[in-house]
Amino acid sequence: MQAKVALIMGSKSDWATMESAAEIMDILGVNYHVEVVSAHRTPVKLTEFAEQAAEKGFQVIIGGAGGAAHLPGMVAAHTRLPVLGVPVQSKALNGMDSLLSIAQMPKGVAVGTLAIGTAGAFNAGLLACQILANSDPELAKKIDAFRTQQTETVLANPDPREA
Ligand code: RP5
Repeated sequence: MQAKVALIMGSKSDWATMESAAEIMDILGVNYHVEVVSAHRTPVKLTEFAEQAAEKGFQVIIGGAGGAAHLPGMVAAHTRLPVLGVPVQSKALNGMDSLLSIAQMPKGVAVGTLAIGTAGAFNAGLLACQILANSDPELAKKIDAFRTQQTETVLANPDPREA
């Protein structure tokens, strides 16, 4: 089945972070396509990937990048699909550079920016599923169940001293 989510990142080194997006999509049973697409090392590939993404059947693109984190913005410039940007924690500046590069999009081209690191990657996967759930009642039920279970786990374990 054609994947509806494209999970792309600037480097193989981003996978340790971006696999958190894959984790929640696996939990929710959503197919995704994973590929390294670098804005600065493979710029032509990035342009072609973004231009062809909608016609290939993708509905959401998740883009993760650390250094030179213009990847999600460049992808968004070439597609009308929603692009969710994940700032990967860079070594030099702890991901603040990635966050600002991804969040500070000039008016007219939108990138939805998540938190730095694995929490942001996980939430990007979750948000992609939530977007798809608007037209997928079965997926909507799975997300509701995930949220209910999360709430019940917290309520059942209120003592912070216990694991
Ligand atoms: C960016 O630079 C990637 O997104 C990665 O976060 C960072 C470092 O890349 P590598 O030098 O590890 O390939 O392109």
